[in-house]
Amino acid sequence: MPISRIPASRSTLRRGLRGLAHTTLMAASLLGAAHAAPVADPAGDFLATFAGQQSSTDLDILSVSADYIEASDTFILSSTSAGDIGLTPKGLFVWGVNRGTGTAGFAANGLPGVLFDLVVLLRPDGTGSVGGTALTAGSVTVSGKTLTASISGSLLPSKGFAKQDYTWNLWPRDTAVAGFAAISDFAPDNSNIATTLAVPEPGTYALMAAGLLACGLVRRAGKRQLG
Ligand SMILES: [Ca+2]
Ligand SMILES: [Ca+2]
Repeated sequence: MPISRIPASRSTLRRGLRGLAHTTLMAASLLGAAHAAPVADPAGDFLATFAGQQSSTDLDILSVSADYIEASDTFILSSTSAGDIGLTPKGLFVWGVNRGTGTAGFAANGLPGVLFDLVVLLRPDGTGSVGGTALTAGSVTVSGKTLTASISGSLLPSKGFAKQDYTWNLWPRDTAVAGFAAISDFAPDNSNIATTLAVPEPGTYALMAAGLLACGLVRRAGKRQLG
């Protein structure tokens, strides 16, 4: 019997619809929003104190951006490096965030402009954590020289600032090295970048409507099976 003529079971249909609903909503939140231009950081600006390999070009950041999608309470953190992510086996990408009570944790190192009250840890293997809580699978995407994380705002509760007013800095570490000497770069050098409030474009609403419709069908299919 050709595979196209095998009737799909209800659970298969429900799984398919659930996948479609999830994918559509993710696509709407990631693609359908207007993003700010990333903030550039110089190439080849390893700190003089960095004791890791000079060939670890994945730890040399070239640009950073932080977007906030209000509708789904999600932050999208993205960075581009000079080399492919993963080149440094023990590389760790640390995003410091100032949610309202940020302090200059690197003032003693001559960096009074880098303010943070919490850090987000991202690894080249696609794992990550915030304040000891592991990010769910699929939250971190590695694509060549680009590292992107989608983080629920619930993991980053306010300390006084509105979420779209949080500010950020990214500093990679080579964890094979101890202490401040592990840090290769700060992006930006001695300040934080602002969050961009991602505004959905008109086409996004149609995509989101399709996603919500699929969610409704999943629920209906579930109810029918129970009844
Ligand atoms: Ca750099
Ligand atoms: Ca820099």
